[in-house]
Amino acid sequence: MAYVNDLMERVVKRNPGEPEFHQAVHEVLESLEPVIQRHPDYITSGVLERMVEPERQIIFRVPWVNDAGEVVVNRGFRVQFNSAIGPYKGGLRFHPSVYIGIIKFLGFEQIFKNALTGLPMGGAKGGSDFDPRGKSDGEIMRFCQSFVTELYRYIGPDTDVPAGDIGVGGREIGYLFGQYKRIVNAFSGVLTGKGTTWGGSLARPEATGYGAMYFVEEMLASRGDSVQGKTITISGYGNVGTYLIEKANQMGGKVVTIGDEYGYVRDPEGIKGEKLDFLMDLWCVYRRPAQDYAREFGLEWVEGCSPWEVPCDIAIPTATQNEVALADAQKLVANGCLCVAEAANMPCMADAVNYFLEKGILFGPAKAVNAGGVAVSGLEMSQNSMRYAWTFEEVDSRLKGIMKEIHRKSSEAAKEYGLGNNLVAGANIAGFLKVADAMKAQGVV
Ligand code: 2IT
Repeated sequence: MAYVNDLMERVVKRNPGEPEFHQAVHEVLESLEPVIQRHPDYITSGVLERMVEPERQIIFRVPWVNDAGEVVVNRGFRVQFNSAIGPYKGGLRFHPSVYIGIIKFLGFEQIFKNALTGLPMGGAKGGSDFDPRGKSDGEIMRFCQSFVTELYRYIGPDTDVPAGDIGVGGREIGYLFGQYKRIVNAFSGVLTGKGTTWGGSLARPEATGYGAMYFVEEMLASRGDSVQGKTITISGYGNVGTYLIEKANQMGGKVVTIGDEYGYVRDPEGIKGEKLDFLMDLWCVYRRPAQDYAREFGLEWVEGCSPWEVPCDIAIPTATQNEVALADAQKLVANGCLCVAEAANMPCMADAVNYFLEKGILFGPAKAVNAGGVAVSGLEMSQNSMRYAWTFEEVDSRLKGIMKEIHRKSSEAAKEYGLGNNLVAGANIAGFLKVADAMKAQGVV
């Protein structure tokens, strides 16, 4: 479609050297072709042009002092992409690969993901090229304090509510929150993922992993199947992966791999019981490599390969962007994999996604599959506004309801536009329509 091609060309030209951002925008624009064909007013109102340009981008210096007494300078980012349906909302990523293109791709995806949850949250993302690996507690604290000393002026409980992502968990949220509270002299719901004694929601740590499994169960149910008895491969073992394993086990599934950037461990008996207890702390507490799991339980460590070569019924990438290439997708399909669900953000490369769709694999896109995390963040904001806290069961049952709804909305949108069971297009369309209609209603802003 000429309009879409032309807009995509302008996005590439205007945002040079940001391939991840181009990839994320391209996927959404492609999905929207049938929508704009049917409703040309999305072109004339300039909604698409506005949507691909962040409302605000903040880049700042983060100076701090390491344990050796040396001054270190990192770069901080916050991209406030879209506030049409609520305050900016999205995580912070601390990882050496972070640059503006990564934060823009994540912020762009967050717009649609947040809309899909049905909760009033706009889209944003932030972070730093700071590497938390090998840093002491004191170094992490001083970095977080410096980061928020600059960021605080741009965020707030009704403006922008950050949370965690890769490299940012409960400990980091604590240091960020403490410094923010000290600066503004107010106890507020400015961050989510807080500890439960200081405004956090029960079930927020579990939310992304549990939510992904609730979504997978919905996908399988659409074909009269279930997680019971299925063999599952995953790639990470952080916050998302560990709780995903816990829920998969409860559903009668068996998770047989975890991995990191260096390789993977295969555990044919399944990661369960005391092995899962060990794994829970491995990254989230000790920041130790995946190979330690293999060593601890006498399992094989496969260096330099990814778990996608292991036969499975369900593959769930839980690590990071572009971790599943076309060759991985071909191996998965050849080995009889029937369902792929993206629990990380944009883990499958575009040609891998197209391959899964061509082959009729049940494919769950990240914006839908991993929306449980931000959904419970939204519930944390609600509880903070009420100055009240729900029980674990209350939050978990709302999460389950939200994931079911996201599946229903995505598959209905796909059907409405004649796209069969294409949940990639369905999720993009359902998220887009909510945000686009709010933008149109609010005029050219
Ligand atoms: O990618 C994500 O949705 C997150 N990292 C969670 C964002 C949030 O605000 O809870």
